[in-house]
Amino acid sequence: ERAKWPKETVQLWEKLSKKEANDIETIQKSIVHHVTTTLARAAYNMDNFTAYQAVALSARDRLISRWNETQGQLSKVNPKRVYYLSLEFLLGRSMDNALLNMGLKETYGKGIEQLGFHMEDVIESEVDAALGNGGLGRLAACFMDSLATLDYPAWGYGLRYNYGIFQQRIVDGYQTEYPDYWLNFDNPWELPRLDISIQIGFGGHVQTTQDEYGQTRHNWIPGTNVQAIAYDVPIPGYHTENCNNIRLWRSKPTKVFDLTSFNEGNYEKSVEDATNAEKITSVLYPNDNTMAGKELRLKQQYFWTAASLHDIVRRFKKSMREWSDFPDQVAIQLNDTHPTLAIVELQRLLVDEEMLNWDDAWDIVTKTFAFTNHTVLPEAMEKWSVPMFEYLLPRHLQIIFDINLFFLQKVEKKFPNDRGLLNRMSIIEEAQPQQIRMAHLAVVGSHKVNGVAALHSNLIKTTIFKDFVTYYGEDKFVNKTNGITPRRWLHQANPNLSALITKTLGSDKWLKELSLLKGLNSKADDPEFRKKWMEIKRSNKVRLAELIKSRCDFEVSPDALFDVQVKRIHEYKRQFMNILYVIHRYRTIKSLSPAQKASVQPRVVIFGGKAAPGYYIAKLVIKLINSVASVVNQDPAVGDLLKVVFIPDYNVSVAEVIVPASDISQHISTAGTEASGTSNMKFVLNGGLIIGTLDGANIEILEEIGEDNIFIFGCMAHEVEDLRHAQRYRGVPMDPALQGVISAIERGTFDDPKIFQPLISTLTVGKDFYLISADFASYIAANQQVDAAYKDQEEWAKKSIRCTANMGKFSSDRSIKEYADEIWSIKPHKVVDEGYL
Ligand code: NTF
Repeated sequence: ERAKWPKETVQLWEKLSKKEANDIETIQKSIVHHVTTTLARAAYNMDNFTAYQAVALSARDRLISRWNETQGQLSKVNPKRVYYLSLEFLLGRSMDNALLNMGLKETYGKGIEQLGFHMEDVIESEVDAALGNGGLGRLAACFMDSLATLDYPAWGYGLRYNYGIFQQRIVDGYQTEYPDYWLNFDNPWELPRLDISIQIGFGGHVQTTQDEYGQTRHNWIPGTNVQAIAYDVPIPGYHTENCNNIRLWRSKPTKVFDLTSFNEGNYEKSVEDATNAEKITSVLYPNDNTMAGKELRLKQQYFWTAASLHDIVRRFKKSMREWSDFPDQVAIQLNDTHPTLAIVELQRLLVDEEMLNWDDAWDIVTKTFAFTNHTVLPEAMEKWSVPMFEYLLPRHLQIIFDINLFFLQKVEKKFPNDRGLLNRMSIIEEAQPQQIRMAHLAVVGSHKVNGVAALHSNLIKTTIFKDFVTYYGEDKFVNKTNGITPRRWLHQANPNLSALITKTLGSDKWLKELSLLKGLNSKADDPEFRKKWMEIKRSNKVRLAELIKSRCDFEVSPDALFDVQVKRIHEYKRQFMNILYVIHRYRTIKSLSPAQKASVQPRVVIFGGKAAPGYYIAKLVIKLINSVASVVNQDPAVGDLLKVVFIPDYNVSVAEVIVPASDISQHISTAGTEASGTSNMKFVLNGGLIIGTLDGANIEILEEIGEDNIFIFGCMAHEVEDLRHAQRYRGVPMDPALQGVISAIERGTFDDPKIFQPLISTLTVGKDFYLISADFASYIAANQQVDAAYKDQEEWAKKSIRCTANMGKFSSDRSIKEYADEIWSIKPHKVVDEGYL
């Protein structure tokens, strides 16, 4: 229609859609405009939150114009795109990041200052978007930042949960959970796309017919339908015009009244279905590294993957290409097994709806998908019971059985007469009832499978996917070591250190090319530089001490060594071992003479992290930490030598304060259990030293920064099995220091000992699955080395500088380039600023 517009109309549009300048006055005008119109407020009834909303709306206008420009230019060129399917995007706050990435932070800062507000208070008014549990969701967020910054054509697909990860409060030392209703005041960082709605079916039955060529055709007639509505979250790259998109789906009842139920006279059911529809995207499952196995979770997974695939297919169809070109246009990355149903859904669309033959369709499917595994913990492996699955997705079940049949036939051909092998590799586990093994389905339906750190990628090849390596060969299984975005985790979270680095290196190029940090190595020998470096660390510690004061009503001294463990609470991460060591330290201090006490290094031990609401043992660990804290912190015999704090409601924005402020942090999982870890990278990048086991990415951090700058202890992954065996069958006694600690708890030194009995019994000889006893002596030794090293502040400063200087490898830009080149085959596409909205 627009092609028919008269010239004058076109010219008028062009004139009026010229972009506004980004000078301070224009920006202030846009802020005031939003205050007075969008928010219907006036200067005299405004608070920090209103200021935040107005700045956010003004920044959003600029984001949207970049988003439009990017999507418009890309749809003309139509390059191959990657679609990152993730059930979690743990974005945290958006405003600071958006302003920094668009290069507008300074102007907005000055602008809002002149209008009577402080940028820092305004930033603090934003609530986190907490649509994730931990590492997996935050990784997706870092990846989206890198994809945008490197100008890759990429979209994320996820769910728009009404409730993100619960808020944690501590009541009487125990974790209590409160709903995170983050959408209470509207979310300026999303664009509702009410026009984009996709119908998603559930249940019903499969109609089987013969077509005119005598072929059997399957037609799924769903019993109920729900609508998926799109909400788009713009993701601006750092100092580039490019602005990518995360599309989050929200569930709504269908507009089309459910005729099937209605015509059957089942009016009640059709009403019930409508209310059930809203439930699908109501809440994020709060489990990290464990599978809940609930029907609603399976509904979430299908709802999300089906909506995303329909959207991707619709975009592909606009290009009028052959189906065989699909993998040249589309790469889909499966973030863990959660989106594995997308494999089945694409096969169904191609075979049932697009009428391709099975083999051609399957070839397209396997060329399109790639799969990232993030854990080897057995309790985290997704399995769905066949009867429940059949009831929700009858046609998909048939397709899974067919995929499995054809796959096992090929295995049988290659390795005849090996029933054991077929049983082990089957997508269907022969249990009562049968179970669908989602990890096997993901491997069979993908062309590449990757782990997230070198050790982990090797481990999956010798454990959970061993037989698949034998069958497919080595090439299908690759490593892509995780990374973090230096924009949020250094530049934004640690602005003073970022400024010092930029000044020292002579430019801010390092923010897009992190290996340039190597230039700081020579500065470790410069006493003046060390002084500035340590002054910044101290000011960050002061900032954290203030946060602790306001959240815990407790004062800590920034002159003590800050020792931090913040992450989800899980047995394999061994916060339990950390607090047991704290007790050991407490007992040791109490046994010292005043003269001996004078040489003890004062420490503040800081914990933070959420336990899954149903994870009883993890919740007891939180209780123990708080019980120990209340005894230790009040003991005059200890004074300032030891303090313990548990910071409630750990999340991304709290992490942004904690990470730059640590002297030492703890990454102490039993070797072989933490796939990668990413907070380890964040701390070291900010000049925080780490204590760690030889696990996940710790090993690669050690390789990069050198053994003088990291405290390594504990057994190695290949020793774990023997140690467990020795414990179980040869009754290796408990470590004596640990025994002393346990006795102290049992004597009632910290609260009623009955409370902690279930926790203590996890350490019974033969049952200590995470090998706390086996690692305890070397853990104590590593902590003593930390104290000794910290005594020499000049040497410590050198270590700290060398840590930052050698972390270039762990930029998520490096990870993303590897995925793009070796898995997705996509190229960057530079968006140009054409000057129009
Ligand atoms: C987590 N996995 C791992 O536990 C972390 O080690 C890793 O850093 C992150 O993934 C990101 O790769 C999970 O959250 C899950 F879901 F797989 F259990």
